[in-house]
Amino acid sequence: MAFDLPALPYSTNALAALGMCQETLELHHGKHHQAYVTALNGFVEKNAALAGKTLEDIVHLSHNNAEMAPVFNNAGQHWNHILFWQAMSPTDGGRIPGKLEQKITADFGSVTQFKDAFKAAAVSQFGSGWAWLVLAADGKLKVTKTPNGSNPLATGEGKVLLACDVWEHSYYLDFRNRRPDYVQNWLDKIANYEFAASRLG
Ligand code: MN3
Repeated sequence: MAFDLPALPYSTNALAALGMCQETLELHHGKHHQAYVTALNGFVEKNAALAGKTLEDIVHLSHNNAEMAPVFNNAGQHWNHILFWQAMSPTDGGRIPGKLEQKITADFGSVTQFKDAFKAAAVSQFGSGWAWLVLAADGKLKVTKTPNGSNPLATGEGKVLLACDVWEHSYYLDFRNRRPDYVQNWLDKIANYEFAASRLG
């Protein structure tokens, strides 16, 4: 069973007015994400241990396995991008539903403190990687970061509510080298907090 590139849940120009241009989304979805899917399918074809496994299974079984590092990188990136596309909204970006706002305020002190923590994680991730809002096992919201293709599924850091790609291909056309501006804009105008709230359970 081959893995597929999921369709974007909006058009490639849907986020342009919000700070993520059509060319960024076309390349990011159609080239970068597609390349991870294609590479992953190539590994699955050649490795009987991966046959018939779910994406989540493959992330777990390839994590911290030196021989399977290329499998982990591509499986992780496929999983991460599936969440990333859903974690952005062309219509409600930046609007935090009451239920989630209460939880954020309880666990971080305020929405501003949450955004500052998220931005600090995203900016301090040296090189490529991801920033995450997760619901940790203790029931609290936490901000975390991972390098390259890793994610909280692999590290066991909690259930992902928001995924922000901080690889340069996410922001270089729109923000050049200014990752802090990309992340602030993403949190304020693009992040899909309805999606995050729906995953709170
Ligand atoms: Mn990416």
